[in-house]
Amino acid sequence: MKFFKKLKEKLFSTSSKIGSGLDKIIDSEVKDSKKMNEPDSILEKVDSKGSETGQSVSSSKTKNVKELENKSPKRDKEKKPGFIRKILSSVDTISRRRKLDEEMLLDLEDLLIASDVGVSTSSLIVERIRKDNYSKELSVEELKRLISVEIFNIVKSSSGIPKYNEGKLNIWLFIGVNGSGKTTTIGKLAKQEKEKGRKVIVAAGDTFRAAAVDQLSIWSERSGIPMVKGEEKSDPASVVFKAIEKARNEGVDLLMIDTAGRLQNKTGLMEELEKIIRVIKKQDDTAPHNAILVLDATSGQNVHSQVDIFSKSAGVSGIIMTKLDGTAKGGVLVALADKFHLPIHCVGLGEKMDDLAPFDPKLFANAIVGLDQDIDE
Ligand SMILES: Nc1nc2c(ncn2[C@@H]2O[C@H](COP(=O)(O)OP(=O)(O)OP(=O)(O)O)[C@@H](O)[C@H]2O)c(=O)[nH]1
Ligand SMILES: [Mg+2]
Repeated sequence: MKFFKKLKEKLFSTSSKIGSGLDKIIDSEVKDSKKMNEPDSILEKVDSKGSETGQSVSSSKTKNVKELENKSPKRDKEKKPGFIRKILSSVDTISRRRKLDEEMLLDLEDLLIASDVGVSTSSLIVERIRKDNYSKELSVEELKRLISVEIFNIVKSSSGIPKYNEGKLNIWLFIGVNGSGKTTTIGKLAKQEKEKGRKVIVAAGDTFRAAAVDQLSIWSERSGIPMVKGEEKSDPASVVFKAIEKARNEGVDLLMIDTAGRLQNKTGLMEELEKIIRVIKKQDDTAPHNAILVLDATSGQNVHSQVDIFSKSAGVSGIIMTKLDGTAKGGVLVALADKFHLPIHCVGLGEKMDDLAPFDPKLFANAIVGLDQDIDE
């Protein structure tokens, strides 16, 4: 499956973080029990080469033994020197399993939080895993599957393309903070919509920067999509007004409106967005038919307040999450789906024209933990 392979590659930063985290969780018990019996000579041999953490292994060993003596189900980040872990995992590649107990559940929760799944969603996932699996001996692959199933259960009702009404002008407004990927996303999506046979135009509602208009015009030229723009520093609401008139006169199916990035805590800019919406509504009180919030996955937990505040000002109808490539924070999408129940229309996986894919919950849930798709097929 070609697309799944691409998604998996693009989500590699997040999935490898989860994967190596699970490796460490499973190995910590194997290693701890082995270390107690390990002849000093092996550890000394390793020590002479140094460890990946830059920590001497003898000092790690002393530290680990101390930790074992004081073992308590506490979050404990530093008990696994990487080099030793590699040696031991190569010894135990087939039988590596760990009993699911309180300590391991805490480790799992920590790992999910570190991948930006968020505190309450991470604890929900862990509780669901506990329910049917407590005391079972689990391998890394089994854990990946359990996590993938729970992530799927959370995100499965979040897919959905933007609403589209045949035979009338559809107005889609793109909003979000500075640099979240609005203009790039419009560029990619406009082409996909055109390829469905729809007559599309775009409006450069970011009048603050000349470069913003140029950026959108490059994308629209590439796909042969007309663009409406205004004078630099002119009122963005007037550009929007002009674009709706043009769209009506020319029998356009879909008008996509770009807006300037605005920080959710800048009141003036948020009021201006409300003005743009008033102008749209004066022309069609059912519009905007979609107010799509573009979120940058690398912003981590900050996206929650963006959803809250843009929802108040513009009534967000759906989300597009960009930059899932190259971030280890892909888990933020799971937390969003759990908290807001808004449709996630697409995911951005890069800067090129075809790097925008519809959000597929099952593929996502498998890719984010690094499972192979055919396991579930
Ligand atoms: N890696 C990656 N980069 C992306 C993605 N989407 C957008 N970008 C990059 O993010 C940067 C900002 O994208 P823009 O489309 O200009 O963002 P914007 O929301 O229009 O920004 P403002 O107009 O300044 O608010 C650009 O360098 C894009 O190429 C994505 O999915 N992945
Ligand atoms: Mg822009």
